[in-house]
Amino acid sequence: MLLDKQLIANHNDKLLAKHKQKFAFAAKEISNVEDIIKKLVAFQVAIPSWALGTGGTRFGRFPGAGEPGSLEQKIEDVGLLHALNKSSGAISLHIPWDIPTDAAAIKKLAKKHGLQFDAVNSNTFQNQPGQKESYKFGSLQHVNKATRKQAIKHNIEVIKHGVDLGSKSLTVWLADGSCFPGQLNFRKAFENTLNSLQEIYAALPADWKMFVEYKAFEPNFYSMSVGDWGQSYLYASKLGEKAYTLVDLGHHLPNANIEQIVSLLLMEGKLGGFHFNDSKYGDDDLTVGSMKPYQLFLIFNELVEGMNARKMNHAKDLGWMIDASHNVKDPLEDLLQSVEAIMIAYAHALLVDRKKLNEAQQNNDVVAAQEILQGTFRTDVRAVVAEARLRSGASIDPLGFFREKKIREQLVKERGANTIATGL
Ligand code: RM4
Ligand code: MN
Ligand code: MN
Repeated sequence: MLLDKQLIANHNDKLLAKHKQKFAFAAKEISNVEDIIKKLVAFQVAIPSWALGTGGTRFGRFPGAGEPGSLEQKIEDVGLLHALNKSSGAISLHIPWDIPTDAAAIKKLAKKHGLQFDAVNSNTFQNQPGQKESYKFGSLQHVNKATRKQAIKHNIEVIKHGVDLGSKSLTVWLADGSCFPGQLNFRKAFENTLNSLQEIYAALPADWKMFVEYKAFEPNFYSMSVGDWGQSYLYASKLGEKAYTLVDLGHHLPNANIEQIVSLLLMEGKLGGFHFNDSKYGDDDLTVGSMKPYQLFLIFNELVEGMNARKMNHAKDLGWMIDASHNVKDPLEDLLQSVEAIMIAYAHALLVDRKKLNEAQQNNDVVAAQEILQGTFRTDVRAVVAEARLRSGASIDPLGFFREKKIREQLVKERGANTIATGL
C-alpha cells in the first residue's frame, strides 16, 4: 500500500491551527529550535524486518491479522511508517528469515518507498531445514570446526546479500554460551569466537562495518560468549577498525548504567550501532520509552554529548535501529510509538544546556546538574517533533492518521486475516 501524500496533507490541514499554537508556545522557550528541527528531520531509525509481525513468547503467539507475509509486504509496511513519520527511512533484514531472492526488484521497491537498507543480520541461533551441523552448542564458538565453518560461511553469505542491496554493515548477534558451569572452557570459547569473527571480518567490503552485539543472558543462562560491552569491545578491538560494539538496550543485567557504557564506547570510537527497545526485567523488547523514558533521555544525552565531542554526524555515523517485539499491540502502531519516543528523547538531548551542565559539573554543583537534566526532560517537546514531521512532509499525528484511515483494516483486506510474518 502506497499512501497518498494528499491524504496526509488533508489530515494535517485539519490539525494545523492547533498544532501551530502548540509549536509557537514550545518554540518561545527554546533558543535553538530551528537547529533542533533540522537535526530531527535528518535523524532516521531503521525498522527490523522481523518486527512487523506479532512476536511471541515461548508460551505462545497470538498473530494479528494482515501481517506482512513476504519481504515485499514488509518493505511496504516500513514504507507506510516512513510516509507517516519520515523518520523510518531504512529497513534491516535478518537472513534467512528474509532472503532477497531478486535483489534488484527488492531494491527498486524499497526505493519507491524512500527506504534504504540498514545493517544485515545473520542468524546462527536457529537451525535451518537441511542444515548439516547443529547450533545446539553454539556456532562461532563451537568445539567442532565444521560447525564453526558453517556459521562463518552463513555470515559471509549474509554480507553478499547485503552488498546486493546496498547495506553497509553486518550485525552479528550470537546466542553462543553455556547453560551450566563446566560446560565450556571460557578461554577456548573466546578464541574460537574471535578466530571465526576474524574470518568473517576478512570478507567485509572496504566500506563496511561489523557490529558485535552483546547480551547478558538468554538463551544461554550461565555464560554468553559475547556477554557484555567489555567482551564485545575486546572482540571489536582485536578485529580492527571496521569492527564496533552494538548496544541493545535490553541486553544488560538489571539496573546497568547504560548511559555510562555508551559514553565510554563513544570516547573510544568503538560504538557502532544501537538497538532501541524498553524493558522492565530482561530482554523484554517492549515499546521504546514505555517503561523508562528518563533512562532513554539520559542515554541520548550521553550519545549527543559524545558524538559532539568527536564531531560526529548524529544521523549518519551510528546505526540506529528499533529491536522490539510486539505481543499484544498492533506492530505498526507500536513502531510508531517507538519512533516518537526516540525523537522526543533525541530532541530533549539536543535541548540540554551543555554549557551550564559543564559549569555545574566543574563546580561540583550536584543540585544544579540535576535541575538542568530534569528541567529539560520535563519540557514538552512533542510539538517540536511534530513540526519536524510536518516540514518533512509527514503526518502531524501518525498514530491518529493510522487509526482514522483504518490502515490495518485495509491491510487485512489486501492480505487476509491469516498471514504470518517470518521472525521469532
Ligand atoms: C536478539 C538480538 C538481535 C536480534 C535477535 C532477533 O535478542 O537482539 O539483535 O537479531 O534477537
Ligand atoms: Mn538486538
Ligand atoms: Mn534482544
